[in-house]
Amino acid sequence: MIARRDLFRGTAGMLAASALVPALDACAKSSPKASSPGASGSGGGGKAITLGFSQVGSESGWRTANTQSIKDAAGKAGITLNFSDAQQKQENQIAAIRNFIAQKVDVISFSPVVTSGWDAVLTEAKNAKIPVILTDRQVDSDQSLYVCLVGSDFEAEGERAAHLMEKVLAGASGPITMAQLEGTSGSAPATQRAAGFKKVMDASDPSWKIVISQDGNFTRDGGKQVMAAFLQSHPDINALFAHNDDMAIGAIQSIVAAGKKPGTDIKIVSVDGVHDGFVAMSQGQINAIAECNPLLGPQLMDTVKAVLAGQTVDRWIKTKESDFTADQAAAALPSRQY
Ligand code: GZL
Repeated sequence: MIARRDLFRGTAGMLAASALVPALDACAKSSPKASSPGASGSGGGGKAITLGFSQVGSESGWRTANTQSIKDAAGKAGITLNFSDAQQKQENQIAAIRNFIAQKVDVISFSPVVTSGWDAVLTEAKNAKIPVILTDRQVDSDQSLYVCLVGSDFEAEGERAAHLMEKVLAGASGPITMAQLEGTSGSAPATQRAAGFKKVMDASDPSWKIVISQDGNFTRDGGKQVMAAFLQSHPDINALFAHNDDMAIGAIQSIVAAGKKPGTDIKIVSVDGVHDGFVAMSQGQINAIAECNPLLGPQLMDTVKAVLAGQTVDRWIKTKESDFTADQAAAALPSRQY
């Protein structure tokens, strides 16, 4: 379990208020491209910025929206994007980062599929004097190996989801038998959402128990398969926390196949807030969603330019997120950006 305090080992406070970060300062000074700010999209000296980006994969609606946001924002910023889809495999991400180093890109960014196993390749990037910016997910490597993170607080998302579950279950009579569909094992969102959810649940109604919890890999098929197994072993499940909407939507298929009413017989809270999640919520099949904003592209491109221009950036650049219950879904749908 990665606690928030371990996200940036050795950093006094996670949200350094634009303090000059030693790692950044080192990157800015040591990177050959960290010169005076050039034209938009240039790394100084008029040379266009090339960003090597390794994406986790295309496992969910969230990921699709995240990829589109990054591609659109790179285009708007005049930044050349070398994009690689790792199909949720760490070895593919490591190979992609090595390719970016060989291509001598100006900056590397990636959303690490899992938190561990990055020290070697991040050291290679540092030795090549190419700054690395994390997006979306954290790593447990030493903070000197990357400049900053642009992404959400997953532990807070787990806590928010638990408070939504309390709201959804308020007034429920009888025992609550809860299941949890976890995201990809070893990933920051799965580890931290579970931790945040547990922290709130442990302090809530002691009769509420998570009786079964399993990895559904953030995919619809994963949610469907795992939920079908859950219902076989625990037919009395009446509450589900899914770490993302796609697994919740897959689970809904198995709940219906088992002759039960999702959102009624089994209360469902999930995370993300993608379009299909809102549609399911407007139909009463998902009861509440803790939003996780995938539209990180503009913040990432601003951070890329700032880092290459040797400017100070926060160690953790967070995205803004809200919570939604089913009664809000229909009104919110038309203005949803993803
Ligand atoms: C969260 C992101 C997660 C989403 C899933 O920031 O890493 O991965 O919650 C996605 O939908 O697959």
